[in-house]
Amino acid sequence: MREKYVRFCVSLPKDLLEELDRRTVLRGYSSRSELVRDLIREMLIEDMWEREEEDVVGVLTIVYDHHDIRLVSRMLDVQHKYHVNVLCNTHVHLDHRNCLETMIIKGKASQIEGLSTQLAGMRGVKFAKLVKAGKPEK
Ligand code: NI
Repeated sequence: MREKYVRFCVSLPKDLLEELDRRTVLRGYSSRSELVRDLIREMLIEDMWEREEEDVVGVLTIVYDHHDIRLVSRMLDVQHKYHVNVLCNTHVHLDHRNCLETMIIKGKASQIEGLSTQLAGMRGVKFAKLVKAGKPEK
């Protein structure tokens, strides 16, 4: 069933509205309303991560040097420790030395952040970024 939409009025400084419109075009949104809806959903997901009441989903991207066998072994140990949370793992050989991995992780925000922090902090991990996601409530 199609959701009911409600129009409301927002007052913004002219410069801020121009920035909103610029981003609406740059990010390929069909309208400023669609951009504002996504911004609100992003805020709701951020709040879900703060509340810790329900499961959320995160995508962790890491780049590391696979020549460091101890690092690879330590990373696997940590992932196995959190096996309930790691839903899937994609590995790409970026070049002779570097590997890129993405992990889709589900669970309580603190578990996801704990796993991400452990992996990101390992010596030899050159890049790590966690994208916070979740099922939007609205
Ligand atoms: Ni590789």
